[in-house]
Amino acid sequence: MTDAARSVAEFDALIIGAGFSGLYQLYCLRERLGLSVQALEAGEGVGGTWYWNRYPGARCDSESHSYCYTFSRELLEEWQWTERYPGDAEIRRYLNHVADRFDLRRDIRFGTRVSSAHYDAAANRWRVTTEKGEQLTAQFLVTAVGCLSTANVPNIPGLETFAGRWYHTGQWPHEGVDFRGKRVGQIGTGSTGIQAAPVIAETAAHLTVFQRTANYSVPARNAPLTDEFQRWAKENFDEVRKVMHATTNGHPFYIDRRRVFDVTDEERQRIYEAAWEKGGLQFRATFHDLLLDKKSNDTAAEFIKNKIRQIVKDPATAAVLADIDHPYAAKRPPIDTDYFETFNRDNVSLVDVRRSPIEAITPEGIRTRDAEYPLDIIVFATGFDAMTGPLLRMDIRGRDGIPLAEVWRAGPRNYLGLQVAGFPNLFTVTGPGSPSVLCNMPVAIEQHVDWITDCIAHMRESGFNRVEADPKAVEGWMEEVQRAVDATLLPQAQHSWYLGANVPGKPRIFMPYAGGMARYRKICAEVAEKGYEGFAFGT
Ligand code: N01
Repeated sequence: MTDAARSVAEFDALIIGAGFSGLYQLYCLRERLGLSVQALEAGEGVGGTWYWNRYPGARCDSESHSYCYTFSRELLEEWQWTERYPGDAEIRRYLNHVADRFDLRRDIRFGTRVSSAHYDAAANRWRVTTEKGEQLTAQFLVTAVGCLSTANVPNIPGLETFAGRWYHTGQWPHEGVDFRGKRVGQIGTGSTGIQAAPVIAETAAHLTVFQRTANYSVPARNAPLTDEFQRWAKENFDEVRKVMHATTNGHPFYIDRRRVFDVTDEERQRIYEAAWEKGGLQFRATFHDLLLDKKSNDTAAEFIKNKIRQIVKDPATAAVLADIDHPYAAKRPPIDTDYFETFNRDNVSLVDVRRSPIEAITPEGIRTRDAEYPLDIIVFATGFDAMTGPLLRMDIRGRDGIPLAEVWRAGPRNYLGLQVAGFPNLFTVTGPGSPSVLCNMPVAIEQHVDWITDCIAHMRESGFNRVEADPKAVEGWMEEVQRAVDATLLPQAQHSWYLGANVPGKPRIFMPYAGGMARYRKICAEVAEKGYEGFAFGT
């Protein structure tokens, strides 16, 4: 096919992205439904978030035996994870293996960033344009763009004058960065910064961590997987998956039913201590009401703050690290390998930029209100324009040319996180309004992709060509999303990216669905059983 012919290519479905969700969506539409499909991927390889996030210490916080696809028994049997939490390189190897094993690459266009997608109502097709100027059309458009793929580099005056090098963790150079002999400044102490700092500190001449909001973290206790565990995980996978599907966060463990004040102070301390020793996100699962009741949450918060004070030797540094202003797990709870211990190193210092804000980046380094820090390298671990960012940076227009940016001016509005009213045949995998980032991602992704695939299969069986969310259903779902989050402590973290608070000017709306993955799965299944209630079909 010539370039010109390719540029007007027509397909049944286009998928934007070839990460966890895009790969599985491609597999489902092609292998299960027999559609002609193309996935358009900005990167030069598969992996999505893991293609770009190659920063030092990048590792998944979900346990490896649960951070994988479950749709293929053979894939489960043949793949061997090596560590409790998979590192970024191992996840890329896994996703490359998936792409090869299911022969997906032949339908992926790499190095292809979508610039616009417009719905043509007369033809009932999506017209997609790429940054290279290619044009493609399809009846169905599925965005598989990830929730955390639009890097947020804060607009600090003077960055362009900086004489050293700077990097955002989400756009890390593939060849790596050599920190040896360098004075490094790291801005940001979210999950990423907490993973990166200990590794950067190992080789940098000096690491200065600029902290705006102090954060909780629990040890990950990463370790190589034993043969015995690997065997157990394979032999018991059906049971593991059952648990992942039955829990709020899609992890392979249940949240305990007991409440914080059901047990004595001593017993509670023992439970927290055991969870701290075991490590990982399971700490959050120690009590049922940790995210429901502030007083209960305070006990976990205090436990972790005490740990910080015990670990960090310099009391002034410990005080800044433990000065946490939000409930535990109201922001995404990080897990770490020696994060707090890192501040005991001679070559690491902490700057409290809440007290003394960053005013400018100068040719020499970072200047706060009170001091100037000479640097050779700045690492921005400053997160993402989450959830809506990856969708809104494309020019997506629905019926009558209405831009998605306009429909979402006051925040994202959709039905089940899957479809926006006025945007027929457009599906958003792990879109805002779905559990997505509050869930172990592959679990959320498989559920969405399966649901979308079933919906398209239903249309084809029933002779429908068009599906669109009903505005009334959108209304009802937005109320449910709000109700769900209001029942938790999540809104109490005012500066969380869940709320869009990290991006200046972004509407402050709690974006993911906080009602839990298990409940959400049931709702989606019931909607489908009732003939896709809330969706309107057309021929
Ligand atoms: O980003 P973040 P992240 N001046 O937004 C600070 C996922 N993830 O990349 O809190 C100074 O959480 C900001 O401060 P504040 C995971 O879901 C997954 O760390 O806004 N500081 C904060 O400290 C996670 O939640 C894995 O006051 C500024 C930090 O930068 C999500 O990615 C591993 C600033 C940003 O934290 C995002 O995490 C790692 C400024 N102008 C990450 N602007 C897995 O396990 C921002 N900050 C799969």
